[in-house]
Amino acid sequence: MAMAQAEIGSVPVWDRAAEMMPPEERAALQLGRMRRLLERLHRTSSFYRQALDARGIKPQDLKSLDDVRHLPFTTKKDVVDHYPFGLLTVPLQQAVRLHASSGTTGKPVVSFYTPHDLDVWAECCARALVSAGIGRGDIVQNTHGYGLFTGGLGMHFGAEKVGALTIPISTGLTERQVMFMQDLGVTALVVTPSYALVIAEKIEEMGIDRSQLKLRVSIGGAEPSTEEMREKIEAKLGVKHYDVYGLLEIMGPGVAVECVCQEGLHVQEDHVYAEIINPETGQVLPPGEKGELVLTTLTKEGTPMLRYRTGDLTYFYEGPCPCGRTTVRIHKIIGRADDMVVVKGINVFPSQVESVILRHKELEPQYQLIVDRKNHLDTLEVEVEASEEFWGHGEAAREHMQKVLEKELQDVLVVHAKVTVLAPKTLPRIEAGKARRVIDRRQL
Ligand code: DLL
Repeated sequence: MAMAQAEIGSVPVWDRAAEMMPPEERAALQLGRMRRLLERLHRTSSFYRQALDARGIKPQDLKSLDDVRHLPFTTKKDVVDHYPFGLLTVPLQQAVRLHASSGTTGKPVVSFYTPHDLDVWAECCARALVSAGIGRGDIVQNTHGYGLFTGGLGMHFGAEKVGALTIPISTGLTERQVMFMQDLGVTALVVTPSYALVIAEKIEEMGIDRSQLKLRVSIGGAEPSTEEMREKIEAKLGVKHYDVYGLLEIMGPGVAVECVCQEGLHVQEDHVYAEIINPETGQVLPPGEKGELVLTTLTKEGTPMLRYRTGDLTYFYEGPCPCGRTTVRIHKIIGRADDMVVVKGINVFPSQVESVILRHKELEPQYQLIVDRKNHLDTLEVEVEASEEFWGHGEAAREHMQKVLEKELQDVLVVHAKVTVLAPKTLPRIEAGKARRVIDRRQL
């Protein structure tokens, strides 16, 4: 692992050898690591041994990466069912950290890290930050939550590793966030897209002239966001905003990240093997075809994952990235299969609604979808906030906008949505954690 930041032309890269490795060399590395993983899982994990034996697969059967498609999947349910120690593949004394996230029901999902796992994770977060142009000399304010959530500590150790002054401020207390940004000359924010907008609003509310801030870049993820949302963040905060993706089961943030080209997220392929599958059939899909992202940890010791079904929908980009990295790129996460609401039998993703809303400068990037059932029929309402200026234009203008949006949404969603344009700052702001865009009253 290279520990120094290299500059490739004007593109910052943390580990040139890993990130720009010739594809054939990387494929050989992945195959070797995949084989070793299978051997280790077969030897140390009764869960994986049973899953492999049930398919009659022996670790030595893996002849090429093409054979990975025959290996069994691992699901969130498997992880929850084996809570807390069932998927640990090292003696407990070798684990030095645990993170957790809420499972869909009852027990949480836990992940264990050995010192080696923490090194790899910090390395991946360092690559992510440098990829966004953050490094020594930067002052990084990390607003991701510290604690069991991986966002805070994950990005923290990456930021320290690249030599940035790192402020572990965590989420919430937005006024204090802005004060720190102003007083310390913060240059980079680590922030979820939704919280970036809350901070931008607070800066405006406090009457701070943005040009007085040194902020130039923000990076963060943990929740889906569209290209239009990025444009809003960049305009409102006066930054370049970069998307970073990850999940607890694999490591946390740092699994994939955008580079300065902002055309897809580069997967850290020396540590993670990525596939896209048809979620219904489990068949592996080629580049360009949308499906569920499936990830295998190639180097994780504590709780490795074999073909973990992330539930996240995306597709692979074709062809090389202009930045020169040779790693495979995924499109920004389009949504989660479980984020999707089915309205009158039609699949609706919040990201589709977000794209339509953010085409209009009269509207704020604050919205929610409310699904209900009236007289046995599903209904969909979209509430969205007007900008201060547009709100001043009066009721007739709002009604016209509602009609325009209803028409545009109908075209995109193929299902009717009633739109209400609300006064600015009426929808709840999430200061900690992930944005919640869908309220499904049908389950109440
Ligand atoms: O959210 C890790 C993370 C922290 C990533 C900070 C980026 C920044 P979990 O809490 O386990 O881990 O949630 C993982 O969040 O399966 C996706 O559905 C969603 N997610 C994470 N990053 C993105 C992103 C962290 N950039 C789940 N875009 C994942 C869209 C994301 N969704």
